[in-house]
Amino acid sequence: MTAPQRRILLSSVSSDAHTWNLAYLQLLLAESGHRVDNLGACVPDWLLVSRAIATKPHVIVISTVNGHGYADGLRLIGAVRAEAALCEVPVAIGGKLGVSGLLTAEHERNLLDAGFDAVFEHDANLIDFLTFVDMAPATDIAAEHHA
Ligand code: B12
Repeated sequence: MTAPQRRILLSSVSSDAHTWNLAYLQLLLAESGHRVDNLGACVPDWLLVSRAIATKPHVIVISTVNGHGYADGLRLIGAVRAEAALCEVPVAIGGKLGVSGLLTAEHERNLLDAGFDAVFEHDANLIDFLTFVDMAPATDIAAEHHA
């Protein structure tokens, strides 16, 4: 049996102008049966937070490759978790997160402690990522649209 579809809010961070990472993830998630709302590059924290409150995604996926993802991510997840409505939503961050290659275990731990549920380096196993998405609690999207 296939896992039920999830609503995914996909976004980069405020400093990051790269877009092919987002296009790739959008296709990967859509081809896996999920519904993707791709906010694109250079997204201010407030815009992601307000979109998430308005659309109630099952999962938020942050993708960033310019090397500032660690710093931007720490700030962004603080803004997300400050909202009562977004305390429980699973949030993953992935890509090229630091300016010196792979993150240290300590940096990865800092991202998790700050509120991310998963951290995926750019060479992460995509099956692990899709499993993370499939594990998110889902409501029945079809039923929501017919209600
Ligand atoms: C094209 C490109 C650009 C283009 C982007 C155009 C566009 N519309 O996207 C332009 C010219 C604008 C650009 C600008 C810059 N870039 Co640039 N860019 C690249 C380049 C050559 C390719 C990126 C790309 O499109 N890859 C294709 C996509 C499909 O792959 P990807 O991005 O790696 O994403 C994959 C994985 O990372 C992973 N992934 C990504 N996110 C996530 C999230 C999750 C959850 C998961 C599971 C996986 C995942 O999955 C994807 C598929 O495998 C890379 C070098 C490279 N070869 O990677 C540098 C690179 C990303 N850029 C880099 C830099 C430094 C910059 C600039 C700062 C340069 C400058 N001094 O101005 C600016 C940043 C501007 C900004 N504000 O962000 C560095 C980042 C270094 C770092 N992280 O330490 C890189 C790695 C080049 C390098 N080796 O130094 N860049």
